[in-house]
Amino acid sequence: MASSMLSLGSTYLLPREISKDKLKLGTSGSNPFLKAKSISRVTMTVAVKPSRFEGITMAPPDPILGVSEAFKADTNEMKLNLGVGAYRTEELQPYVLNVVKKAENLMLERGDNKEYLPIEGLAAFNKATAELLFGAGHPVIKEQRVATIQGLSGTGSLRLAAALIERYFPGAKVVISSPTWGNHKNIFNDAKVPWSEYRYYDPKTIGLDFEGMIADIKEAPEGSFILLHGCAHNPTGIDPTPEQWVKIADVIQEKNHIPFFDVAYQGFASGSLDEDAASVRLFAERGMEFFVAQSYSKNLGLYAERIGAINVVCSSADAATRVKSQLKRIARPMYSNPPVHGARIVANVVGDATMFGEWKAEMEMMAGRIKTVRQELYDSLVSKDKSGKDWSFILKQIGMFSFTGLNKAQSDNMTNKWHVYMTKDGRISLAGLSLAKCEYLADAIIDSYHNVS
Ligand code: PLA
Repeated sequence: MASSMLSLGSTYLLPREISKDKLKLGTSGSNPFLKAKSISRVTMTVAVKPSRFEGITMAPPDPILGVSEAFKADTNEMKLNLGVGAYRTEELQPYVLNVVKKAENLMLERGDNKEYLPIEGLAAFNKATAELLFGAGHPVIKEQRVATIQGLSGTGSLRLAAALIERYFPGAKVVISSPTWGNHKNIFNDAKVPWSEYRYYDPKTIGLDFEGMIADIKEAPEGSFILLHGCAHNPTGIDPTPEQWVKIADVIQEKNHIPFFDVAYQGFASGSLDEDAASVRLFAERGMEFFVAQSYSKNLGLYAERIGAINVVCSSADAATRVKSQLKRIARPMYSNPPVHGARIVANVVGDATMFGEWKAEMEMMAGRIKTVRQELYDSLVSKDKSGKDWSFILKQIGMFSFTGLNKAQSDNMTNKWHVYMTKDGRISLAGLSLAKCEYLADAIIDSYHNVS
């Protein structure tokens, strides 16, 4: 009984971890129950021993995912979670796409097995994902110039690319937009890839600082990696125009830089998969070599399935084969091979004309709902705020976020006074907003903007 393993709550100690002296404490006679009691006291003595992890300090909560934790702990009934970019229905419930349920039912009926995938992932997924990005029949695909491997969603795919950069481009810098998605910096820091920033957001115009962006990309050391958001820039919701994209491609080419696209919202920004891939395709048409990380978290609502890919467009099929072999070599010791479920969903949906059509319709519906609440929020702000402030920037932004321009103190007020949970950079996820809550949110924004500095 108690002699093989001692338990105190969820703490288990093996007998050899308890010293003989301590075992003697309080032991009386041979009554096994008394022994057990004293042993549990011994366990407590052992539990207060200084930890080997004393030097590990408490990590701060994640600036985005930590917001959801704080939201859960709030008991106020008006609370609103506009932190993480996750799509909600008008009833503010999570949404599983009907086409995903359909694909899952098919997979269950077919009795697909759970064997390991190859290191590079599911072949049908890798084919489908590259075709969605570049368009089926694109020369980069026909000429087998893309090295595609399945990754652990957008984040894991970015991390694989970062590891490849660290290994094969030592000292090269990744230049990222200011601001950017918070996790980009963590990814490159952890991969030991140096990074710097290019200007992107102009707080005066609440728009793109295009001149600054071009100047900083020009300034970056030749051969830098330029991280670009393919569509629906996070957190600003401000994208370059098609004409500006051409100029960005020009300067990147001039400086021999390597573009690195993060495409986390294909189809989710405009409602069209092709339109949202226009920036990436522009670079592909120019015959450039570049990286593209993809995610199916938002456009197929597969957040927890961790499904995405890293694509490296190369100038020859031979280079692509070698790059792919090295991406596999990086993946193998990290996580061996990727999970199959999400990959099968994507491959089934894209591979079946009916389901593909259904997906596009649901994607349009989701993108449409976000556009509707964006308009409603703007209308509420304009009708309630008598100060004459121009709120039209909200309508100019695209994608699931609005960058409100609220500073940290104002964002804190949104949360502390109004129970509106958002990131401290002033970003709100419109995908977590309902029409019914727009007026309340407008009141919160107006109060925070005018009464907190
Ligand atoms: N790239 C960008 C630009 C993103 O916004 C996100 C997700 C990702 C990559 C990675 O997503 P994935 O790993 O799930 O594919 N950004 C979210 C969630 C939606 C997050 O922070 O993890 C956000 O709220 O910003």
